Amino acid sequence: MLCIGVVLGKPEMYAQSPLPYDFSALEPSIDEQTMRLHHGTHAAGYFRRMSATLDGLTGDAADMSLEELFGALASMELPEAAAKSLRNDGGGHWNHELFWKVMSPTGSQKDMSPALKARILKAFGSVEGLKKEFLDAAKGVFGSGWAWLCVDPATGGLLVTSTPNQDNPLMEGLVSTVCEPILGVDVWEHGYYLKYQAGRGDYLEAFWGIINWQQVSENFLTAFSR
Ligand code: MN3
Repeated sequence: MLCIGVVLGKPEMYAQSPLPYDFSALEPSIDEQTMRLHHGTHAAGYFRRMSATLDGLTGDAADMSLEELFGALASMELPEAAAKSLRNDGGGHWNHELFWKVMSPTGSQKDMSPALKARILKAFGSVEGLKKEFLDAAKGVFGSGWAWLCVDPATGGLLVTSTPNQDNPLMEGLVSTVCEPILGVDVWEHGYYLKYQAGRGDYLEAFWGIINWQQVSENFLTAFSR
C-alpha cells in the first residue's frame, strides 16, 4: 500500500506535530503571523475534527491507518459524515504535516540527494524544469488546493499533480492521479494572503527558496524503497 513516513500508524496519528522550527524562522519568505495562524488555527482545526471522526469509527475502519483510509475512502461503506470528514479533515491534517516538514529556514538544493536529483533530471530535464512544472501546477489550482511532487507507484518515476481543497493524491477513486507525495505546497489563501494578498506567484517563488530538499530526498527514499 501507499504511505510515506508522515503519519505512521494509529498512535502517532493522534498528534499534531509541532513545527520543526520557530514560527518566525521562515521570515521573510513566510511571515510569523501567517505561520502562527496556519499551524495553530487552520491545521489544528483539521486535526481536531479528524480526531473526533477517527474516534467514532467502528469495524474494520477503526483499525486502519489514515493512509489506508484514504486509499479505501471511495470504495468502503462509511457514514457520509465520517467519509466527508476523513476526506476534508483527514486530508487537511496529512497534507499540513507534510507541508511543515518540507520547508526549512535554510532550504537548499545542495541537500538534494543524488538519487532524487537523477530522477528529477530524468522526469523534468532539469531542476528548473521541475520548478516550472511544479509552480505552474500550483498557480493553476482554481480556488484552494495543493500542488504535489509525487512518486508514481507504477513506474517509480516522478510526476507533478495538483488536488482541489484538502484532497490528497493517496485518495484512490477521488483524485485524477493516484501517487505518493514527497513534496507539497499549500495554495489556500490562508497560507499566504496576509503577506502576499493576491500574489500567489510571489508566495510560490518564495516557497521554492525554502524547500527542505534533505527532507524531500528522505521522502523519496522512503517512497522508492517500498
Ligand atoms: Mn493550509
